[in-house]
Amino acid sequence: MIVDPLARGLAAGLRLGRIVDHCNETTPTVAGKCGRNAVFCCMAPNPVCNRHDQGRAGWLCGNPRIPKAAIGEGYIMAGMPPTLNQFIRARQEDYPEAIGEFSQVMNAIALGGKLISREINLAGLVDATGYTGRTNVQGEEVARLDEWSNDLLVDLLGETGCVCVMGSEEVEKPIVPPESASDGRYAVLFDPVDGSSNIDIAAPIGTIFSIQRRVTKSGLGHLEDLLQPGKNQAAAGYILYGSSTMFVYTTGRGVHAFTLDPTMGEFHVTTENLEFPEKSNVYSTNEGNAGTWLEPDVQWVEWIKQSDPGTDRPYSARYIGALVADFHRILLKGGIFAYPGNIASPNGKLRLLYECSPMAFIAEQAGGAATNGTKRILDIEPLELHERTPFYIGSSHEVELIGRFHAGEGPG
Ligand code: AHM
Ligand code: MG
Repeated sequence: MIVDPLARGLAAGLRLGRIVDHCNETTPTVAGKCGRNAVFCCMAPNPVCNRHDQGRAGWLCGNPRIPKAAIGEGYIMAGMPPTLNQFIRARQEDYPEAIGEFSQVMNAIALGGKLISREINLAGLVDATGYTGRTNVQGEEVARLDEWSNDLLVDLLGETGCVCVMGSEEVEKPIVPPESASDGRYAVLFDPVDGSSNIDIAAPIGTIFSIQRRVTKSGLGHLEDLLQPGKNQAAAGYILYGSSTMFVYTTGRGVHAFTLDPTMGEFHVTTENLEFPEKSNVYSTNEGNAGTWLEPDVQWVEWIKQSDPGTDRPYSARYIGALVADFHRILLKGGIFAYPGNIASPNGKLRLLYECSPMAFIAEQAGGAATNGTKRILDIEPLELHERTPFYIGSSHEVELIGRFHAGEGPG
């Protein structure tokens, strides 16, 4: 029995090929069928092409999801979109100064995501649920998976030799990698497992990362490499461990989403240039805290719950309690996620550098917005590694609306 998916695909008549060009109407129709069972419509060394309309089911056949970046970029598996690695390498050509370090950093994070995904899928079986009995720098209980995932990412990123310093939500101080990474060009911040309280109930969780270019000149990195405003980010992204595992990232040129094929152990591109719906009447917040919120947030939540079909009210509430999952839904369906400050903690709960900044970069790249109520998240100059901020993120119309409440203008 053939168990390897690649071998199985090849045995079933699928072939590996090299993409050399898009299908286009002017290319003569030659051999092969396009469609779900076809492999490539364009193949080297003798590029041939079927007509698009025969191949609607095949992603290579006139499907706008084909990343242009993939053209001419290596070999890909029959019937499968390009992998994350192929996609990133192809895009690297857009950056003349790139020397491959960025790809290595991204590959390390993606590998970490695959391993965390596997661990989560087996959680109850491999003793990954439950707590260590320790508390972290945030004063929160450390889940076993938090600790395991943190150590994994530190090791994987450290081994690249491309990361001069790291910051983790789980670790109080900057994490310095081995000496061999002393000339690494990047500083990486991450929340290894966001939404940890969902682990034990098999609900969605995520990993969030932010990649900054170092500001110190050489040697191992320092705190100042990590304490940079979100607008300086070279890249940001998250991995969502949900009903499927998704990798979503931006380098400032659109937001791209990949889905993990667990049988192959590869992320494949599923959507390029994700865009927020501009407006949507969905809100995502822990409204159980509303009794402690400040006045503008209380007024906002009361207003969106009133009935007025002209302004699409009342809004619908959706809250999973894991930022990555709540944000991902909003990115695809529109709406707003809010984690306001409160009387006792005016800066709320979420961390600027591990959670808010990377998500804000993605949101803006997808045509959305993110603020702390009054200020753009990406403009905030961090003063501390574990700094918190009130956080409003989502469709631009919805984020503007809450900004008006914070400015004392009401819904306008
Ligand atoms: P964590 O990183 O310690 O898991 O905490 C962050 C999580 C976010 O994912 C989520 O949005 C928020 O905390 C939920 O908080 P609450 O339980 O107060 O609603
Ligand atoms: Mg978190």
